[in-house]
Amino acid sequence: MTPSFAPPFRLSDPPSRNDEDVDLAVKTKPRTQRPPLYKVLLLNDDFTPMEFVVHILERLFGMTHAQAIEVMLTVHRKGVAVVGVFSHEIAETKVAQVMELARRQQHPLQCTMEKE
Ligand code: TYC
Repeated sequence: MTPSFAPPFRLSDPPSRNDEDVDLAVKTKPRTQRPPLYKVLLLNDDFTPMEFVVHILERLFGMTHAQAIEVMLTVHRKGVAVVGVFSHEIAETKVAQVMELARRQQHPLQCTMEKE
């Protein structure tokens, strides 16, 4: 016989299931938001010297000389190539840097960005 002063539960009892104390069975999956990425594209033209494009790819896009030649030739043959993928702000900066260096040398080189 349970003595009348004993609590109506023990710590070892399973969690109670009365209306105020029910774990919600609905779980919201934590979703990590990734910022959108942007492709930086280099366009071909007939006038910008190949060496200038190679220089741009090495200096602004961190390519080795061999990589830069390969990518430059891809642009030359196909008309366009992705030269990097970045956050919006970095992509904008890269495009502006390419356009500024080309403008200073009076080359018609074009560089654009588009959402991936
Ligand atoms: N087509 C240019 C030439 O023959 C070379 C070139 C390559 C220009 C890539 C732009 O994005 C470019 N001199």
